[in-house]
Amino acid sequence: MKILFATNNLHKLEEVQAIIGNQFDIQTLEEVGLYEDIPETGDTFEANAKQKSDYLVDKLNMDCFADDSGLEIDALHGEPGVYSARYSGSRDMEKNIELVLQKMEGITDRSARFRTVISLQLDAQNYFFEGAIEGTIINSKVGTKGFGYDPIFIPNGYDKTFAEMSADEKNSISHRAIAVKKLAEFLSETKKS
Ligand code: ITT
Repeated sequence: MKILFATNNLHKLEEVQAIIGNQFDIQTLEEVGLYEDIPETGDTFEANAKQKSDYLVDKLNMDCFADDSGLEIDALHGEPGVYSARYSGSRDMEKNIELVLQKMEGITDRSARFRTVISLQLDAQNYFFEGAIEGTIINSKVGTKGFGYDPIFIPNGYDKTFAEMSADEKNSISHRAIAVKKLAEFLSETKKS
């Protein structure tokens, strides 16, 4: 089965492809010739994920799924949250991380989570799949792997950041892996019936 992943984020694409393996054939926006920003103006991950998948269905009339995700920090009342990609006003992750670390200076409650919501549009129906992983925000960046806020996030039960983990290790526990496995299970079941 072929299914389009509505993302311009190549790190997400790589992770989802690795998690899904050869169960499904993930089609990319490049493969369908769509080179444009997909609007996301909602104030929840769910609304944004749906907006992205709806946009693609309207545009291409193809079944697809979208991932909206981000980092929620308790002491910052859930920020950066849906603003994760542009927290400092731009997509520059150096600046976004710097702003988070600056806001977290002197704060002892370091608890946070990564959250992913996937919106699937299949046969004109909409389905959601969610994943979250709890952890803590450290004081400075550690590690060079992964992407986004990975260098400042240590998942609970581990002593290293996502950015110090191999792709396989991150993909075995991440918020995205939890959501994508639910999506894959649903697609397998739906395909059978
Ligand atoms: P698309 O909308 O095209 O999928 P995007 O990067 O704009 O790509 P989001 O709006 O969902 O995606 O923004 C999510 C941001 O949250 C992302 O740019 C990262 O900064 C951060 N993020 C999401 N998942 C992450 C992960 O697994 N590790 C680290 N940071 C992550």
